[in-house]
Amino acid sequence: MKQFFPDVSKIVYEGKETDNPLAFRYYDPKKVVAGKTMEEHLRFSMAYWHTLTGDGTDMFGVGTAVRPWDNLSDPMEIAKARAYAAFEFMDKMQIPFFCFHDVDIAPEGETLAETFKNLDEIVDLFKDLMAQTGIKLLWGTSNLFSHPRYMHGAATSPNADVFAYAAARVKKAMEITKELGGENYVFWGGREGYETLLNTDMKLELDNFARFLQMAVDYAKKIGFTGQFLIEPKPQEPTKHQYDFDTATVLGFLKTYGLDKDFKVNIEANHATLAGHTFQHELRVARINGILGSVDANQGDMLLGWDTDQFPTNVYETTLAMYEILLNGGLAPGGLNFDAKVRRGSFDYYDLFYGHLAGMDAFAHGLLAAQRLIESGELEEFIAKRYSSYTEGIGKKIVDGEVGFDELSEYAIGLKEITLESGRQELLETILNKYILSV
Ligand code: XUL
Ligand code: CO
Repeated sequence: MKQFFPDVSKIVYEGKETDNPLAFRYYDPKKVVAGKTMEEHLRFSMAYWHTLTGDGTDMFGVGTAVRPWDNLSDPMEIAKARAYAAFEFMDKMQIPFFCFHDVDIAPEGETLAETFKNLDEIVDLFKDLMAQTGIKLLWGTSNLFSHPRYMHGAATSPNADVFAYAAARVKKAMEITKELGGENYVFWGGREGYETLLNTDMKLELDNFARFLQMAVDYAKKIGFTGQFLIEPKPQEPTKHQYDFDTATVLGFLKTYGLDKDFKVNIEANHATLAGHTFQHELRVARINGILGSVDANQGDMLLGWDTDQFPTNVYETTLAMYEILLNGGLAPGGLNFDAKVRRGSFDYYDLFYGHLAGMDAFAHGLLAAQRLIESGELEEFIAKRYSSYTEGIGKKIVDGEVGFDELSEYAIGLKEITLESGRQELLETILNKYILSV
């Protein structure tokens, strides 16, 4: 079979002393860490839209990427070349999962029927390539934001025909996700938000968004799709105010509309920071509420206020992320999807390998550091002690619901003095660094 990346061979683990830039230093797929292999913990996934379809276009200039299918002009031929290249790439990278939007994998036809036919042809090819390589589908989704018809939103559009059209696209995307054995289905509310309240019926838009999601749940039952539904929070971009602002907002929305049993969240690191949170904050909110489903692994730029979707290389962040993920008991059926793109100046295909390799090693490093940190119990012991006043006396009565304001007031009047203890943040940061540096 034609090779698209002929001069790159399979990337293997060589250990942290290696000088080979195309070898893993930390990611050792079969290495067992806390009872599971690294591959089982990390469940890496490639994002089709960045790695195969993205070309480096930005607001100021056209694409810069040089790709092995650039000489082709027929859209279906390009789609097929990308499919072969995708599986060769994932196989060489040892990435066991992928994710896609409908529009990433096949060209739009003149009619919806033709678009669906194109999709079916590529899905058949995917099935063969998946069987040959053992690579699986982490999640599928429908792009409800790029085409001009979605300029005012999809499920939250003021135009009911757009709502209906978006439903047809999601129906089809769910069907192909099921056909490919996809383990999850994602809703990122691309343009589900608003620019100005002067023209917006916010209540109707939110009600319609919930109606749309309920229809998806109903349709999954109808066709026997048992994958996990995920909502991906993002605060802004492309709309000024996105309805799925952050995890807490999504949780409130799901509970308001009785959808909380059917959806979890797909946390994206760069979306967390855009919302003014840390990645760890979003993971923690999701985890303690039982809705941590999957992760879009990337990082933003500290100095830029938009979604730069860079490959994650910050081991401080990946350690704290893996800390939450380990305490969550893992992510399965979710995974770590590299919703990340190489920089516009990183234009040849070696950069696709270097980018994924950097992200995989950073998360493998994070896994090892987080595992050591958890095993030591240093943070947990400190935290348990910090809150120990709730395990006895008046604190226990508060927790057990045995007292109200009357009893507490009586207790407080009798208090002689209140003694507080240091939060010891700097000590704890030193402990965290000790485990990160020990890997
Ligand atoms: C956009 C984003 C999307 C979703 C899938 O910021 O993250 O690529 O992950 O639609
Ligand atoms: Co994403």
